[in-house]
Formats: sequence, C-alpha cells, structure tokens
Amino acid sequence: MSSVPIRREPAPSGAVGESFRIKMVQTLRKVPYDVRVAALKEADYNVLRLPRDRVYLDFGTARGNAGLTDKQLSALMIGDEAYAGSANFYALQRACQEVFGKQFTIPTHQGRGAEHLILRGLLRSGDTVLTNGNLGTLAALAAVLDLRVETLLAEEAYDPRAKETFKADLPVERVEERLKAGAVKLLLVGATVPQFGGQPLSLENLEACAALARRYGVPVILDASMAASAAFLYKVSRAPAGGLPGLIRRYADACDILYLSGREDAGCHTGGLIATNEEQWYVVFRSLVVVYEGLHTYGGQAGRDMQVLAQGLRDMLDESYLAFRRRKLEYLAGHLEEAGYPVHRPLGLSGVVIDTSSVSVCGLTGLGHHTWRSANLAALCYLVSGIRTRPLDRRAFGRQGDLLGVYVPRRCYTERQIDYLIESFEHLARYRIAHPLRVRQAEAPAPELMRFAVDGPFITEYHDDFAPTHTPEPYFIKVVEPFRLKSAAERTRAIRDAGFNTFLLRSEDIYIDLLTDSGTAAMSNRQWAMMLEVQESELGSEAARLFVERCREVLGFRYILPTHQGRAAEHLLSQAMIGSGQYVINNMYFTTTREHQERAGGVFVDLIVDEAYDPRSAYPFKGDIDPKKLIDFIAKHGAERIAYVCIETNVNMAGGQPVSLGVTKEVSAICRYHRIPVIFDATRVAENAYLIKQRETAYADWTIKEIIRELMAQGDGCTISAKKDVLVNIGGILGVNDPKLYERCAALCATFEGTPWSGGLASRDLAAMAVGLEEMTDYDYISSRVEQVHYLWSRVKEAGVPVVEPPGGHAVFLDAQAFLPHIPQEEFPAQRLAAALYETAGVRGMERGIVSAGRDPATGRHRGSKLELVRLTIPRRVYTYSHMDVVADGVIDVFRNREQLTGLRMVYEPPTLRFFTARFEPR
Ligand code: P70
Repeated sequence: MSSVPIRREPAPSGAVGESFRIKMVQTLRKVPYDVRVAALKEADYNVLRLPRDRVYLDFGTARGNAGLTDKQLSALMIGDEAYAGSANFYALQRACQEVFGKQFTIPTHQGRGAEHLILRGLLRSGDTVLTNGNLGTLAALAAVLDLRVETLLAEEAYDPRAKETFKADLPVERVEERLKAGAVKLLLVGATVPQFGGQPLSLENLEACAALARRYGVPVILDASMAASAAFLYKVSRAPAGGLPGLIRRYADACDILYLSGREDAGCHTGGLIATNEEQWYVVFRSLVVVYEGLHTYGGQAGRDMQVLAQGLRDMLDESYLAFRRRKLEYLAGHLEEAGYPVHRPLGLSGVVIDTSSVSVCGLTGLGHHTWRSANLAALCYLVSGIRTRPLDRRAFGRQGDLLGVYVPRRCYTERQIDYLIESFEHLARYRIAHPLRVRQAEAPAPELMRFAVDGPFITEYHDDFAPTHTPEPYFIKVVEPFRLKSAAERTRAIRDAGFNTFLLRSEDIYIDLLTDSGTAAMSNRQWAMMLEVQESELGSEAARLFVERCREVLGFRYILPTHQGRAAEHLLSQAMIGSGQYVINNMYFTTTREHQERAGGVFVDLIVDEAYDPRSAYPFKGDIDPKKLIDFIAKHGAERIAYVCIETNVNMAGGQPVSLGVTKEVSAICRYHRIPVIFDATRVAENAYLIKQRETAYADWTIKEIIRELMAQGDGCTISAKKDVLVNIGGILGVNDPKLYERCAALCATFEGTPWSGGLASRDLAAMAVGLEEMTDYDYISSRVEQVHYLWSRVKEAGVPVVEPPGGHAVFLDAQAFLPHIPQEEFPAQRLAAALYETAGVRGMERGIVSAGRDPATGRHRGSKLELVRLTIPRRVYTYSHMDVVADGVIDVFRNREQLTGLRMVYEPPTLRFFTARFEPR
C-alpha cells in the first residue's frame, strides 16, 4: 500500500480519510423490491438496460459519473459560448500544454470522437492497428472503417492470479514481429486496460514499443484517459524519482499523439481531446474535426465543457485522491474475496473485477457452460440490493472468462456505501438461481443491447430481508472540495501564529474542520436548483412566499420574518420583548442569545436541570428546564417580571442535549397559566426531534415533522439560526403568533436587516432555506446525520476518552477537565486540548469552557464555567465515516500523550465575546 501523508505516525486504526470534503449532495432513494422485479423484467434481465432511477447504487461504470470538484463546477459557469475562438478553448489548450506538454489541441465531444478522427485521419481501408486491448469503441469503429485491430497482451494479463502489475504492457518481441511484417500502420496503446479493472501500462514498455514503432515509421497513439491512474500506479510500484505531474509528462512525451476521454481521470461528464506537438498531424485532424465534431476551437463541446475539462486535467494531478481511491478499492477487493468472490489481481484503478468462472455461490457452479454467469450474478445482485454491476463482454478481449465488473465511480460513494455493496455480495450466497438467464438473440452488437429470457422463476424463493449492518448515507456526492493535510511542522507553526486559538487558524491550514456546524453544510442539488430558479427581489419574491409557507408548515408559527442569521433574529426579538430589568429564563445559555438578552436590559436566568452540569450523567434529556425551579422562581419573583422563557432545542453548550416533549409540555403549561410567553431557540430542532423519537417512547412512532410541530406548538415564537439544521450557509428565521409582536419585530427588521420579505438576504438564500426546511425533516437524512455524530462519540468513548454523556445531536464534547486533570481551569485546559488536537491531526475543534464564558462585567473576574469542554462539531453532509475515523484516531492519540501538555496563559483579551480573538501562550 502506498503511504498517504496524512499523519505524522500511523493512526491506531490506520484510518485514511478522503482528500476532499463534500460540497453538494444528491438524495439517494432506495428502490423497493417490487419495483426492482418489474424493472429487471422490463430491461429484459440485462442490468445494463436499467434506467439510472431504478438503480440504488451504480457500480456499472466509472465513466462520466464522477463527483465534480468545486472548481469544475465553477468552470461550468464560465463557459464562453462563442462559436469560434472561445476563451475556454484556449484554457483547454493551456491545460494540455501544462499537463501533457503538447502544443496543439483539438477538442472532441468524447473519447470516441477523438478515436474516430485518429483512425480516419491516419489509416486507410485494410490497414492494421496494433493495440494492447484498450478496446472500448475501437472494434466498432474499425469495423465501420474497414480496419483490422490486433490485440497484443502478455498471456499473464488474462490470468486473474498473475502477479504482474502492468497488465497493459505489450510483449515487445511480438510487437517487433508484427511491425516487421509491415501491415501495421498504427500503434494505439491505452494507459490502462479497463476490462480487468484498469491495470496500467508501464512507462518502460510504452517507451520501448514507441521506439520500435518509430523505427518502422508507425505513429504512436496513447489513450491517456487514465494516464494519471497509470502514472500513479507506476510511481507506487517502481518508485521513480519525481512527482506525478512529471511522470504523466513522460507518458505523454513517449507518444506522437495522445487522446483522451474527459470522463475518466479528468472526472468530467462529457468531452474529449486530441493533442500533439506535430503540425502535420494537427492539420489532418483540424480538417476532419469540422466535418464530424464541430469547429476546431470547440470540437463538439459547449464552452463550459471545455472549461470543466481544462480544470479536470489539473485536478487529476491530485495524488492524494488517487492514493485514497487505491486504498478503497483494496478494501473492497479484500472483502469480496473473503466472501468467496475471486477478484482479478493486481487491482487497477477503475474498479474490481470478479472472475465468475470460479464463483461457487448462488448455484452458479451448477450452471452450464453456455450460461453467461456474470450476467446472472449481476441480475441477482440487482434484485437483492438494487446495486448495478457490469457483466463484461467476453468477445471484447478475445478470451474465455466470464467477468463481472464492479466499477467504482470517482468521488461519488462513501465508505458506508461501499460497505453496503460488500454486504450485499455476502448476502447473495443465500439465494440460488433456479432458472438462469437465457440469451434471446444470438448476436448482439454490444452488451448493453443484449436481451435475456427466463423459463420460470429466476431465483428460488426470495425473502426481501437484506438489511445491512449500517445504513449508508441517504445521499451520494455530487461535488467535492479538495483539501490536504499540512505537514506537522506547518501545523505547529500555524497554531503558534494563531495564538493557540482555533478561531484564528486559516481554513486552508485545516484538514478536518469541526469548529462548527454553522453555515458549513453541503447543500443539495435541489437547493442549488431552487436558488437558480427564483427571481431576485427584496419586495416579496416568489422565494419569500415559498420560504414563509414552508416555515409555517414545518414550524407552525403564523408570522415569519427572515433574518440574515440567528443572532439577528435574537436581536430583534430581544429588543421587541424584553423590558429593562425583566428576567429572561433559559435552559443554560448560548453566547449570542444571552448577549442580546442582556443588551435589551434583561436579566439572564438559567433554570436547566442539574444533570446538565454533570458530564458523566447519562440523563437522556439534559436540555430540559427544571419545572420545579421554574415554579419556585415565579413564586419568588412574580410572573410579570419575567419577559419570557427561552427554550433552546438540543442545548448547544450542554453538549447538544435535547429537551423532551413531556417536560416541555409541563413547562409550557406553567407558563400559559402565568401568561408568560415561551420562545424557542429552535436552531437544532430537527436533531432534537430525532432524539425525542429515539428516547421518548411516547413519540417513537411519530414522524420528525409531527414531533417538530408538537414541540413548537408549546411556544409562542421562535428564533432560528438556519445555518444549522436548515442546511444552508447563511440565514435566520423569526417566527411568532402574536400580530402585535410581529409588527414590532418587522419594524426592527426593516431598521437593522432589510425589508421584512428579505431580511437582508438574497432571494436565493430564502429559496435554499425553503428546500432545507423540508430536507431536515426527512427521517433518513436526520438519522444518518445524528448517527454519524454518535459513531464518533462511541469510537472515542470506547478508547476511554472522557466525553459528555449521553451523545448529543450535533457534536461530540470532550470533557477537557477530566482529559487534562493536571491543568487547572485558570490555565485553560479546553483551549489547550483544542490546540493540541489541531497540532496532532489537523482537526479543528472549539473551546467551550472558561474562555467562552467570559468575564463578569460587575466583578471583572472570569465568569467561571461548570463545564470545561472541547466541542467537535460535525458539519452536515460534509464528512464521511472515514473522516470520523481519522478524527477519532487523532483524539485518541492526544489522549495517550496527554501528560505532556501544559497549561496556557492569556496574552491578549478583547472586551466582549473574548473566545473569538483572545491569544494564548504555553506556560
Ligand atoms: C455554533 C454557532 C450559533 C447559534 C446557536 C444557537 C443555539 C443561536 C446561534 C447564533 C456559531 C457560533 C456563534 C457564537 C459563538 C460560537 C459559534 N452557533 N443559537 O457554532 O446563530 O451564528 O446564525 O448568528 O448555536 O454553535 P448565528
């Protein structure tokens, strides 16, 4: 295995995280069993004929379905759609020059467009092409152009157990023989051979074959669609000097002409190109491209697609992604082998190919010679789990063998989704094929076009009981944001420069950012789509109407105001509701909420249950207000002196601990009796609803939506920071029932925020909130969200790390006081721990202890905080389980070395909200 430089020393579990975070997701819907049965029948039992929306996870191809990088996505928006001389063409040409060192570039609509021009431009009827078997469309094109294709590969390339890594290498002597014979007019070599999973061609072999070809005056063409993969595997196995970009250049240098499909390593959804340094070839293609593709400066691609391809060529140099991909494929292959599916070895970088001729599960061995086993296995797999795999065409590479390809799309599926695939293959063994698929017509031109029939039930008795141990995320990755771990020395410097305050670190210095779950979510493609759809207007846009409707439906409050974020809603509401000297009762405190209550002249009161202050207590609803404390307080001070009771859902500072519906109803009844308004800080209401469903038996059967409505019905209004549960990057919500209160708030909104219809936000932000409000109530989403947090919690807890119990909704809280008992609270143990975690693992957390609590303005002393915590907050839909493992390993690592940590001294302290900008030095 390659060494991936993500940590100083190997992590205890050797966890490796993706080299990116998720930027946009798309919902993944399971396909019910009866739908699968019908769809398979309609597809004539050929899984390749299934429409994508009938497939749950698609491992049928790794071409043209990658998650885009964020830069590629933005490239889509800078399409210069000129007919001639588009700026994007020149960008593509520049990228080609930089990455491959080729001066002339001809864009084509896809790889096969390039292949077509090359064959047509360089060959004549009856000529022979010599290749290493990277066939794809080559055979079909050759048939139309009346060319002969000869595939030359070493015998062991076909042997699934042969050790040779470079199975795409051509046997040099035989190449020479064929060249000598004279019929060969073109040497066309693929950087990888896809049919066994993308095994590479070695640089030496390419150079040797190219030298021979030149001697015989035969041009050398390289299919560079997977040049980065080939160069990476070459680097790993032969350890040459120099980095990946240099190696790719050497592959390109060895050939006269290269072409590629942008749909492989470049991670595009369309597009291809031809590149060369020789003007004579360029002129040939330039005159052909205008006939078959488009003008020579766009070649059948939209301007935007050329820009995406240009970016893709640069992004494919990201070695850490290739290293990650290689490890994941190893992981997949290892588990498939364990489950009894022999895998073609060594692995390439397209996917894992199963050799079905020796698979003995599912009654496959009983099937006769002529049965296409891989097609049967693929159909079975689809029926059982909704997964598509690819039965490979035996004719394509001229050998016996019956292979099933499990092609893994790039940057698309998470480890949990790979686990689902593995488990479904394990599960297949429980079924038997009763009536195998029968080929309905003798000769189909391509596997996608084959049709099968079955003469009876396909499988013996089916029980739809496939239930994986872990439910995978209910979305797949649409767009990513690449990042990398800085070196240990860089991290040490960064945290010193930041005065040991994680708020002062730069995002680019961070590997996994768990500072906050605020505004950090990956939005869905639906949110983005809606953002594009709406018209901008601060005067009642369609988005504003949608937003208000959705807020009413989900939250139940009659009057809604948007605000630019949560603290703005708190500001307006506090100013509208609090009279000078009035008490405001809270369940613990949140920094900004308290600040606004006090600025409005309120006196802050905390009446949360005592359990909230005991990190060891596993009490399930540590967010609850204590009704007895409330009654006593009212009795002592009088209801009229209380402005309102503010109930925060999933109390942030207590560890993301929920309120219960039972106690909230009690509190609400007390308040109603005394005519005290109840206001929710409903920032994390969806997570709270999920935990109610989990922990409060009376509501186990309620939907998330019903629980939210029931909870909100206990109050008179709410403020929300939409940057959390509502899954947007900016926005806030204020909801009330009282029309007079609304009028006051609306006037304040107009003063401080913007029109009451916009709250100072762009209409598109309102649209994103409208969709986010709906998505946050989806059970599959919210359970996967909270369960991911609980996973991290369990991993560190099992290692003995002191954490706040029970696990909350949005974060794991480390108990810094128990973690670093040798550092007294005045020396800021939580601040120290957060800094150490960054230094060790590149993970950023947040101090939530004595620094956050601030100073008492009256006494000038530290306010003192009963809790001294470090919060590791998980952004929504951004990180994977692999990332969680890296975080857990980092925390455990710091824990093992905790005695070495010393306390801190505060060397700079700002007047308010000091945690944001204070600076520290080690003692
Ligand atoms: C966090 C963020 C924001 C927040 C909240 C609750 C329960 C209101 C707000 C304010 C951001 C943050 C804010 C201050 C200090 C540290 C971090 N919490 N209510 O990371 O909303 O940020 O939109 O104005 O959690 O927990 P907004």
